[in-house]
Amino acid sequence: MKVVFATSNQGKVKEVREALKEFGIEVLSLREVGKELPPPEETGNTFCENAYQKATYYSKALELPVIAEDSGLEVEALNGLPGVFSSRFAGENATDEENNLKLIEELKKRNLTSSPARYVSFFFFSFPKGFGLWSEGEVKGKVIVEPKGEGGFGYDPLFIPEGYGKTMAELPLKEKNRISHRGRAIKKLIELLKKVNW
Ligand code: ITT
Repeated sequence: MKVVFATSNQGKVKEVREALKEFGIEVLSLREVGKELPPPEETGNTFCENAYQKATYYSKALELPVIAEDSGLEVEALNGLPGVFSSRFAGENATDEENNLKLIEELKKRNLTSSPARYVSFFFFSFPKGFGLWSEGEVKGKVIVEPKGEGGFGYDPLFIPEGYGKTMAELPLKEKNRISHRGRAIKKLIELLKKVNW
């Protein structure tokens, strides 16, 4: 079984490929499909809208089953920001490092060294005929102002999952996948896939 995972984020590819491998699903990246397409718009105000936009755009254009995911970090002290702006918190095309620095700056501005936060992930699986499936997952925790760890991507060096004394970037990939927002959402998606004849 092969599906295209429509993302430009190599961190996501690594995690989703690892998680779906166990279920006999082979994940192809956009690069492996070999068709150059302009990226879709990401104009939604919710993770759901953005995942839907990305998945349906690519499955129609490629005429293949496509998974897309939209995710982000919601920080309580920032009223839920960066949220859907997570990948561009410090500006369009910002690096993970720049986004992390911006988050640290925003917390320090408020005289905070930490804040409750959660990661959210929303998957949409779109079939060329128009049929689709979705799932979501979250992981609660807190963000801190001292980055730790080299693993993962994005805000992982600043995020400590609930019940852990380490940041997400200090956990091995298998462990991150077991507890993460994305890992949880993928598990739900797999349960749905088992029930439909695609
Ligand atoms: P695609 O839209 O091409 O999939 P993207 O990185 O732009 O790639 P999103 O729009 O969904 O993806 O933004 C997700 C951002 O949220 C990501 O760039 C990180 O900043 C953050 N994020 C999401 N999941 C994360 C995780 O597991 N660890 C760290 N940061 C994460």
